[in-house]
Amino acid sequence: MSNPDDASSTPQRPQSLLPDPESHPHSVTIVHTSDVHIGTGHKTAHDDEWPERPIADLARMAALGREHDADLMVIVGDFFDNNRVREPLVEATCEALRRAEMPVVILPGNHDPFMPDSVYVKYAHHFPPNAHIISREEGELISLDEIGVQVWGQAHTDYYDFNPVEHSPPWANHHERPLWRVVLAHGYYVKSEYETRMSYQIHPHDLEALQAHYVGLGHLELHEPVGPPGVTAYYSGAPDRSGGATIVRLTPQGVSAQHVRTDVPSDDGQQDDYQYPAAGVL
Ligand SMILES: [Mn+2]
Repeated sequence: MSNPDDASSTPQRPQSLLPDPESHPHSVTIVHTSDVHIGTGHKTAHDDEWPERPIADLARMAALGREHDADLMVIVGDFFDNNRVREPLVEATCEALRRAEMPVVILPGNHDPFMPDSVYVKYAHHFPPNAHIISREEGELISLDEIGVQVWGQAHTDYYDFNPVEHSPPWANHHERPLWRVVLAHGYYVKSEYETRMSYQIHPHDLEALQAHYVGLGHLELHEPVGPPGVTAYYSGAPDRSGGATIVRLTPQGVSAQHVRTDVPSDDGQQDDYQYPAAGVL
């Protein structure tokens, strides 16, 4: 218990403005991935059926989401390895996005910044209607009213350093049906002196200020919870490095996130039957 007399000398943390999970009558499940690096070109021997490994990874993450009845997929930066990825590969990627059969929110990262010569602009006409691409460096709020969630993030829009959680999300408040608050950010979480040498720093106080129910991070390729107490923030883990994705559940009882691997065969052997173009064709 703090003594009220200490209030002048002890900084008081502002009262949380985050709506209580209990005020949300509906649950939302999200499949969270990042750093897919489509176009990087590396392949593995066991991926003969899907020669372009990162597209196969994307399809597996989407299938994982469907297995978990996900309402939404988020891809938090470095979806494409670079902005020189050729059109046939973008088309194949967009077909995999369409086949996700759920809304997909994509945040451009430092490898695929949103700019005039990016794949997101050059090949915008290939992206399916269920794909939502965040395009603004100062932040963009995407409201998915039909599933009861709002997603905010700041896109990388050039190759220079920036703070990916610099601004405050302009959260919408619908009292009759509150929307869950989800932030996407692609950068380096600062937990020690070491990270202060890195670009795209994300600081604990930045995460607190977001007032989000879940912060989905990308840039580091292993699954990891981060952030100060009171903040639910995770690196999803890249598909190839972590072997899976993070399944996030927003329920009136609270928010949870769990990494689930897809590199072990599932019991029912379910697999996407789409034949992706051979790498030599692309
Ligand atoms: Mn990155």
